[in-house]
Amino acid sequence: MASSICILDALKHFRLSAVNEGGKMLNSSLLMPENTAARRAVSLNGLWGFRLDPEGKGESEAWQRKIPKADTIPVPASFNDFYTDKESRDYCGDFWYETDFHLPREWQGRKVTVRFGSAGQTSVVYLNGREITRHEGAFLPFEADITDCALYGADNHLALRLNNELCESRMPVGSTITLPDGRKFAKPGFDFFNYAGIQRNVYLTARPLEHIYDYETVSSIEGEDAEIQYRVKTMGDSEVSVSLFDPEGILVAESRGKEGVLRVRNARLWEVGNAFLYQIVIRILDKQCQLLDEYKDWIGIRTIEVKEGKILLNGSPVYLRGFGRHEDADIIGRGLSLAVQKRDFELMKWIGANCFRTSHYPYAEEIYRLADAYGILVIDEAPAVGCFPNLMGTSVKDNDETPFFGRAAAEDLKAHHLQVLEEMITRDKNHPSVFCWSLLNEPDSIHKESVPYFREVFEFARKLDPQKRPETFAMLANSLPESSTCDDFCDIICLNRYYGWYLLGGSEIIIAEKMLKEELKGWEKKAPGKPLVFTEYGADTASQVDKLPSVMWSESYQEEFLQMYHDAFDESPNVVGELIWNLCDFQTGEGITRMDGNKKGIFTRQRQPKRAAFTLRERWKSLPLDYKGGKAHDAGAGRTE
Ligand code: GCB
Repeated sequence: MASSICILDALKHFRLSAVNEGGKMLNSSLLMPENTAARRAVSLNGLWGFRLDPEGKGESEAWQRKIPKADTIPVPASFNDFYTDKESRDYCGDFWYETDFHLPREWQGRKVTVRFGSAGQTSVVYLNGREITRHEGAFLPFEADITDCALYGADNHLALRLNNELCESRMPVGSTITLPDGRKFAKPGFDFFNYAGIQRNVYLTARPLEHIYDYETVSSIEGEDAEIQYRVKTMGDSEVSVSLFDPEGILVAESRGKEGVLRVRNARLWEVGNAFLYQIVIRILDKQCQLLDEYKDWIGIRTIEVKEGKILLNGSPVYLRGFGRHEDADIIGRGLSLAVQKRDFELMKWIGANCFRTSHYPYAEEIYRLADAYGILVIDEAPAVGCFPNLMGTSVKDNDETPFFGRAAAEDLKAHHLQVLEEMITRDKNHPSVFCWSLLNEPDSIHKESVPYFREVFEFARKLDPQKRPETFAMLANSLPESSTCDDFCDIICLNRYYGWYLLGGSEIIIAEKMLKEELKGWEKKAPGKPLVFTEYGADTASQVDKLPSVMWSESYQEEFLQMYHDAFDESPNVVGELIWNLCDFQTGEGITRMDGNKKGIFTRQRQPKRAAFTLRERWKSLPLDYKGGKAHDAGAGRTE
């Protein structure tokens, strides 16, 4: 594995990475629904019918035609936190949604779909009582193609049977047990509540039969100018035109053909905190130059490289500061709320953050649009979490000594992993904010059995990404320089560390500090040319609880804990990123280490600051963007955000 990847490599591979090469052809387009001159996207969000199906009898009783005694529930949202009884909140098994919609007669002859931003864990979609499509995974979009079975100029009935059970061969990894009263109960192998439901937007879409299926871009910068190599996949052979407009709507470049180059004079670059976006307009034209299809999106011109231990954005070093996050809020659970997201981005801007990781799953696509617009860098993470035995004591049988990736379920898990990677990279590859892929969180990466699994997954992802972004995974505490078997696969070494919290907290923090510094020296020796980024470090903190002198869980302790880490980072030339765990407090399952959820937020779940937010803001606002930039590129030295 090369320790340095760069835009030249990306361009070299560009021709090889066709839109659907590298993986299997996806069975539906993952482009975000848009209303354009040739397309329609009508929201189906609103109040839907809903019912839990603990006996799994829905299908045999024809609930796909009409759910009897259906409750009324909002979409998008998790269902869990609406109800006042534990059985509903912690429900595990099948559950159903339904709605009706009218399909205009004029849509006949077009490709018509129902498009879910996500649903799951497994989804079966029915239209007018008939099964249309199935999908696995709860964090990525899919379409139900209803072109041939929908009633045009009439009402249609849409139903979904979802299931939120967890197992070892699907992501996120967990298990499902049966309680003595016969109820199923999910045991996540991860530390966030197993929220479920239709949690993202649902659209009814119509596009021409000959339509734009996908597109990809790779930009390179030449002095003041830039080139964007593009490639468009369409369902047909008609002419393609591609135009690029600046935010004022002025045409800055255009080209013809399914592959080509957009040349931009005096290009404005996408920079951290200063996001300049261009609108790309892709059209299919018939022989008479009449418009067949049109798709519009916002892209940025920027390059990403990892070189000599630095992360370079547009050739200049960037020091990452920010958070691991969750899609999580009161009442709506994991449901998409653009209002909550807006607040989160304002909090990140206020505190001086420039990066977050989509821990521990791909987020709703609207969130990446916000990151593109705010100029915030994103480490995009696959839902590969829980791939370690005994973590949280729930994931897999405690007495099984077999290394995780040596188990029987690993082959099935890998097939699912490749599917979600293909969906994630296909969906997110054009976002300028996405600069790195995290392929797993805290997997077993200390056994030799992990190596072939990692090799396949990392190579697969690299083939799929036209921009050849850096790849990584977030390392568990036991993956140390001397024990890790898989760090070689990472372009950036990402560490999740809790010295001073789970290990040696309170007055023993001085021993923790020593261990942290020793580990850093170990990585500097083992991987001298690789950037180190802390993707997690944090201490649970009860808001407004304090004590003099500090105790663990108090606001003072959170500040002392962070200070200890920051001193260590400042001493280490290789640490080029600090992403604190977590932006906000978030909900988890119940347990003796969780007081109504995980409290490591710098902000509360209601998005208000703990005291550490103010000290953090001082630090992050004072660090130059190219902090520790060293010699990699002198031009950027001293820039601030
Ligand atoms: C971790 C996990 C994260 C947990 C966190 C914690 O290492 O990656 O999902 O929430 O620790 O707070 O324990």
